[in-house]
Amino acid sequence: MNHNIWDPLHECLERKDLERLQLERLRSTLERVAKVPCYKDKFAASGISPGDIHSLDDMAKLPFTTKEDLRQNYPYGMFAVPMRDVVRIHSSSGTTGKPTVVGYSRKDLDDWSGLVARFMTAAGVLPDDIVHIAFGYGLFTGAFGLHYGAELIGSAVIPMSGGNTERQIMILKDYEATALVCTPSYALTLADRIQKMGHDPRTYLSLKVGLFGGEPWSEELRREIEERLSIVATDNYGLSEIVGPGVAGECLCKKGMHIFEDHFIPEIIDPETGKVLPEGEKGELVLTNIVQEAIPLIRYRTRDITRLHYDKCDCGRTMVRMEKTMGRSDDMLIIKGVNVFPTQIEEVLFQVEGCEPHYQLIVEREGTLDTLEVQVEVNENIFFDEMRKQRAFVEMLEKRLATNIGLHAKIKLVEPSAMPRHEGKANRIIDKRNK
Ligand code: DLL
Repeated sequence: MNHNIWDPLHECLERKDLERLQLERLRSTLERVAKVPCYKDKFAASGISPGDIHSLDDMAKLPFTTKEDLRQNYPYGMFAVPMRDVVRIHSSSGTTGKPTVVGYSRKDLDDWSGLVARFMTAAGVLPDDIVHIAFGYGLFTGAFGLHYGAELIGSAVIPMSGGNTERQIMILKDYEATALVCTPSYALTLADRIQKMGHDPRTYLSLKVGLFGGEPWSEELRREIEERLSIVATDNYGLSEIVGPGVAGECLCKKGMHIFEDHFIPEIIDPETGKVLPEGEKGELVLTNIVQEAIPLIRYRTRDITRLHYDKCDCGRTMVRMEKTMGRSDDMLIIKGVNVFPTQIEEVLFQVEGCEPHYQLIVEREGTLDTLEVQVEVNENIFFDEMRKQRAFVEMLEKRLATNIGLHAKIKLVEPSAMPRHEGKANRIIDKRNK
């Protein structure tokens, strides 16, 4: 196992030293953001001032920040530094409404590269690696974030950007890339296309590792990608509002993503009540940025559902680990009273021989109830099997969904290769409610 650590001084801090550092950084960040009109108003409304925060437990007294705050202060209203100190602008990949805009000072960019170098090192990337970046370069934080992190490590970066899958495969092959950076769904798209081109994806490329993030994915999908591309696949997490990629990433122990707590303070709250939940419970991740200069956010509600683990990791890092997120609370479906995330359905489907890792969820409304049709691609043997056997297969899947997650959904089998393939983040929910 590779136990390389990029920044041992910070990544391996004793908890009491880490908490001292966090409190110090939090207090100085609060002093800085208190001048931002939105925070000035929020602090006044909750009758709190930065000087009232004497311990990390006092954080619960601070107001939350939400995407709505960023929207209301669009584009630059939440910035805590003058524009002359801003050297880069990115924004969220949000598809509804105005995007959320984030800025970086020179120091923020350096810090960001350092954070990405940490999780890339944790995932086994070394200076002699050739890193192929298939995230789209642009306002999205994915490509630039990974790009500068990999360069900082000293790897050779191929800034491929997204799209044009056959050309991607040619470059991957000819330039002998050893590390692949993209969304997990795009890794599958690549594997499929290589196969379609008549090659064996396990041996066609020189890839050793894949660093995947930007969207939720199940352990089953990880196994599928690892097998099909013959690589070690790790998960990394971030959101544009809080730096972008580099908030958290898995080490090779693959037991959750280490959150870089010297930069971010994580909390888990009940999404309904906003109350902080006890250690180990599942809830919404809330992050406070304690280092950023340009746009430090206080108690930002990520809407991502996860759980934190504080027990020791074999890699030597002391930073808390977050479980793979189940998805965003706004992606949670409530089907006939059962709360369900797409990744839970994915997990059940992919355990079944014959189901391909491509699926879509069609949500409709009948009267007051939401109904779900799960469309899943199956292999040729199943799709072209006699009707009776196909029906039995559908029933078996429906039963598994019901027993494993209590979900009553209709299954529809889709013929091989018919499901849309994704180039960036996968969009698996087709919502036909209220349309
Ligand atoms: O997706 C930043 C990023 C880029 C992270 C590349 C990792 C790699 P946004 O476009 O603002 O930023 O989307 C952020 O994507 O709140 C999660 O819901 C989801 N997300 C990101 N990474 C993961 C992950 C980037 N590893 C939103 N697992 C977040 C699950 C993820 N969901």
